[in-house]
Amino acid sequence: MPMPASEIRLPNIAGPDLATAVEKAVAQAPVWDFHTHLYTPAFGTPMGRGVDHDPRGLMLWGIDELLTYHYLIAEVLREGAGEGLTPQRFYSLSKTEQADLIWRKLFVEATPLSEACRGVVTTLTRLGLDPGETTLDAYRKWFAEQSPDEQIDRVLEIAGVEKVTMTNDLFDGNERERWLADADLLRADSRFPTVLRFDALVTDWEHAVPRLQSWGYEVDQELSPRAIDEVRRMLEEWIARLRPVYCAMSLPPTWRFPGADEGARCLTDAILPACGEHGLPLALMIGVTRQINPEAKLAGDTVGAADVASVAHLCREFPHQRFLVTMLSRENQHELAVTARKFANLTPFGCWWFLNNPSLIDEITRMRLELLGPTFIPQHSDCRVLEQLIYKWDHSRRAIAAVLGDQYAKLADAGLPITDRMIERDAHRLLHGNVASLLSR
Ligand code: HDL
Ligand code: ZN
Repeated sequence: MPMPASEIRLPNIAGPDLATAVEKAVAQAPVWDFHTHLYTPAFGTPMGRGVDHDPRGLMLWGIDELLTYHYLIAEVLREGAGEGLTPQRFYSLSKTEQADLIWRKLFVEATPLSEACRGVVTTLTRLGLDPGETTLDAYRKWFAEQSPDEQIDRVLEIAGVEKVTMTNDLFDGNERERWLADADLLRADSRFPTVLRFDALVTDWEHAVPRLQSWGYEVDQELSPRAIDEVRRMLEEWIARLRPVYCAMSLPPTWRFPGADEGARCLTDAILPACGEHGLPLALMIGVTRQINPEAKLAGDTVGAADVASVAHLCREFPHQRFLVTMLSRENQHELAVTARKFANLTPFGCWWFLNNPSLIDEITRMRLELLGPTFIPQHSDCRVLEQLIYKWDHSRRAIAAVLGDQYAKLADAGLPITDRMIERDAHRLLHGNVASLLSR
């Protein structure tokens, strides 16, 4: 009786057959992208034509948005510094002029060696375009012939992404207006689950107060019991409006728990009870120092080593709350993975922002796999522009496959036959299953 194909045992060696099988399985596994800043056309798009053109639209796509990604702005400010390029001068240019300058300085006059530059090359190639153009004319022509809905379908297909989890920021006035106008429309595309984001409640209570008051919530700087009730009321209203799959906030390296300030009390007395009542996981993105260089605007944030003991304390004090945590500093990664061994309600996720480079994805994923087995979320894309899904997942899949393949090879060397079914199961779990099960409990 021949063995079913799925049970065919690969040779018990770390040979090319095994690596090839892993690369194939990881390349083909569908992705649930846990954290992005992407939107559907319902949120408006600056690339729209005629009545669909919305200059304040939130859905970013196309070559000019790809090139004016804040990662590339940081890089062109370095490349152009010798010719007197300053942030002020750069931001005085139109979006089209900014993109032309970035293309010329980083892709034509220099070799696009950085990860963010190589990403644009990967994206253009996977879209069937020649990445070697000297001007943006041909790209602009091609993108102008696409529609946002067709482009979403095309990009999700090429990238192998099934779910694109959004970031819906309570304190973003543009987005807030759109939710108040037509929440049903903004929730309509099930491929784009919602996330309720509210950094300022914990990181900047002082400035959150007047905003909340202007929205009709009776809060105060002292965060009185009445104010706590009002924050709860607001969270209830926005959870009902967005129907989020989780709640999220980013935190600075200085964040500590427990804490005595209003932000700490807002977390323990309003946010966590609301998450608990609705069974919502809470995602914490820790270690960002905002605006170290304010002139650079969105490109002006940086990284700082944060306090993992605070994460441990939170997990211990709220054992029934699921916490998904990513930390921005390379130095925090080992301690975070060890802390996740101590608290099953803690799941590390992604190689965030300045860590989203193949060399660091390799290092961090290898460490997590050795310490946690398949019980973590190896990557999220953090995309801001639709087509970035193509390169961020192409590059991450390759890095993750290399790590996974090595681990299987060691297992095979240890005497365990590796099967296709194992590989496919694990690839699906790491790229989709762990997210789905954590968000559906
Ligand atoms: O706070 C966040 O969600 C960060 O990801 C920021 O949006 C940051 O600007 C970013 O896009 N990083 O990739
Ligand atoms: Zn982000």
